[in-house]
Amino acid sequence: MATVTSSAAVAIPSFAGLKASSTTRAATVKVAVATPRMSIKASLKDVGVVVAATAAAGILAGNAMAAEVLLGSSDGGLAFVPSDLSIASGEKITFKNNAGFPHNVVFDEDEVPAGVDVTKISMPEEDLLNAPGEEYSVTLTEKGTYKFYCAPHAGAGMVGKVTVN
Ligand code: CU1
Repeated sequence: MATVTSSAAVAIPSFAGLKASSTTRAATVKVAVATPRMSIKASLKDVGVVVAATAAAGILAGNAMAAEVLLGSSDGGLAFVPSDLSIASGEKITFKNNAGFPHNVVFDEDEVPAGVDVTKISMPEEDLLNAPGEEYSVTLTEKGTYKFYCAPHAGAGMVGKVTVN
């Protein structure tokens, strides 16, 4: 019992310490601009710290119920990535502009569970995500299969399916 309490007490401040040192080093880099060799070393270290902090943030975010679907594949394909996914009821899906935009996300009124109002979960057909990284999020609670499409690119096959369990 005493050991568990003690290790938890150590772990939390050490994570806070990582964040604090990241901030401190970022400040150091700015000051060190006059000495290029030192500033390169400092910035390499800094990148390592930032990457570690970002990875930790990603793990924390992963614990929350959330799924991400990219709009447009990285090779420029007009597709949802993934185009077929399963989530838990109440899990948030975030659609994120990746490539080949503008895109949008419209649920097919004939392909959702009975009683679901597609206007409440879809983007308006005329609304488009134009910029890189722009997002649209929706939370689905009714169990069943939902099909959705991108209005500008449905004809090119930009369609997807989500199963809510
Ligand atoms: Cu699209």
